[in-house]
Amino acid sequence: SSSHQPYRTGYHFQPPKNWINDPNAPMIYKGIYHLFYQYNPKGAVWGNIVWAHSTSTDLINWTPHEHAIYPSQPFDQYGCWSGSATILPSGKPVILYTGIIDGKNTQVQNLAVPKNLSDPYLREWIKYPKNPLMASNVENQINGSSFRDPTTAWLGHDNIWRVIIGSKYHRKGLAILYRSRDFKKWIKAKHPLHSGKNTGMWECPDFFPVSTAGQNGVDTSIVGPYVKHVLKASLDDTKHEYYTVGTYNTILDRYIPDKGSVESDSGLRYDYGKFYASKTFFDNKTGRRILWGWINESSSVEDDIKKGWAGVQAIPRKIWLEKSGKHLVQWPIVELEKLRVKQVKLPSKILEGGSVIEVSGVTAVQADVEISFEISDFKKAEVFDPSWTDPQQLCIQKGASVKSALGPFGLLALASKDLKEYTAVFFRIFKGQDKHVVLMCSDQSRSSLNEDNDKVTYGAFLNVDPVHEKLSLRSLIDHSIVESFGGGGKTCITARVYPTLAIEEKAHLYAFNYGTENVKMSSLSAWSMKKAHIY
Ligand code: DQQ
Repeated sequence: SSSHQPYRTGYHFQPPKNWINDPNAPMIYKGIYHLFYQYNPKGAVWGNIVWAHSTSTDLINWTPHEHAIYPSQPFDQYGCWSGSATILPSGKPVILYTGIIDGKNTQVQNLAVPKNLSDPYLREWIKYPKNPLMASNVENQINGSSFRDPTTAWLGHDNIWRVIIGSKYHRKGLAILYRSRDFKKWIKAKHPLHSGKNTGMWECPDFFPVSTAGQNGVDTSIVGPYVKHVLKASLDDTKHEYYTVGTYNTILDRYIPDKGSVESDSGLRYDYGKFYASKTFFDNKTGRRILWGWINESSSVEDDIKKGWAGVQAIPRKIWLEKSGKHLVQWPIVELEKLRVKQVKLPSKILEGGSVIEVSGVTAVQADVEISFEISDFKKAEVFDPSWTDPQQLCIQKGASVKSALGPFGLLALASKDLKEYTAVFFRIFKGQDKHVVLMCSDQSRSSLNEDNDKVTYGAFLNVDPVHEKLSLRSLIDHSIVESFGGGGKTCITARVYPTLAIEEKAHLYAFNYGTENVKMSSLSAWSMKKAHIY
């Protein structure tokens, strides 16, 4: 019963038990969405990796199938690691994935194709007998234990396919480029598509175009004046992902990030909390580009083994280029809203300094909440110190219980009645040199009485001008997940938390303003979320 499993999700994707990690080869085929994912059939820790497989018509409710790809051949007998799908011009999907060929984790790239194209569920996959298609050897300088995670391939105007593979050379992160005419014979290009100084290994790269004219996605092979390109790398060293926005120079076959755009430290992240090994696909049915990402646990390995499972997938996010062209925006796919029931709407209201109000009438343990704030008087805003370059550190120093004039204000999610436990997602506004600085934090420090969890606070700056715009926050609360979208999806922070008191019907939801100045809560809507059918 759920009382023994208070942390299992109601609407985030997870299998009945065991370990999961990276989403693999997301795609749509004959109107059916496919999600494959890294899975350990034998336990709640990483290992014995196969590709588990589920399908859906709405990206929310899922039907599980037999494992699609699992170790069986010399070119993958030690593991079937991450990879991606490409839809060929004929409409036929193919998969490139990483095979592990020995006990030293030597990595090669393999091709798999559907056995029966008339099966919309694509339940059976055939491995190409001449695998591997790409491998390290004495000539190509590839480090065979750091050579993995092929992307979706794209087709150039020269009718040649390109794909990138994550790698490193010493400390330099690499997106190694390969080309092919027939998807079978692949030749390594002399230069990588792109590289990053001193980042360490690039796992799960993703490379795709985004439209400069609105929210619609475009096919991965689109190039031209109306698109920019995005390159994302998952850094093995820190388990953080960084992306840049830039230009794909098709003559040089190189990606050039825009000025000031980097894959590390001060770079842009899809998510400033737990979110890794993500991957996008183009949904040609609805014209969206959709992002999937893995949310790891923040609990101890012992607790994972006790509960018998580890890892969930984030809610798929629509992803597009923000108007400025400088960063992306993400928003939970609209299909999620089908699970909303029993809307609770609070009228616009002044939240006085130091106040907390309960949002009652929702199942606070499994909810979707949207709140927005307006500030009219900025005079007392704390002055921003330009040496505060690390927003996470700033959120750690200025947690939910530290008052300033404007903030913290936001939501207390998965809170116990007496506020012994809560996860605080909030904003804080500073007066900067020539504009205001908005900080968004997710403070897990009081999320659980269990001290074995990683309760570190997350934070990021939010590119919203609070003088002219409302400050909005949406949080998807799901038992042990608080997945938050600030400023309509300009900044996202996902947290895993493990309350001991605030579980099931004992979880509460509050809006709060612990700043000294009043702020106006201009709207608040909260919905109880139905359970999705996932397995
Ligand atoms: N997970 C896979 C690798 C990938 C890593 C193995 C990223 O292919 O580099 O399970 O989480």
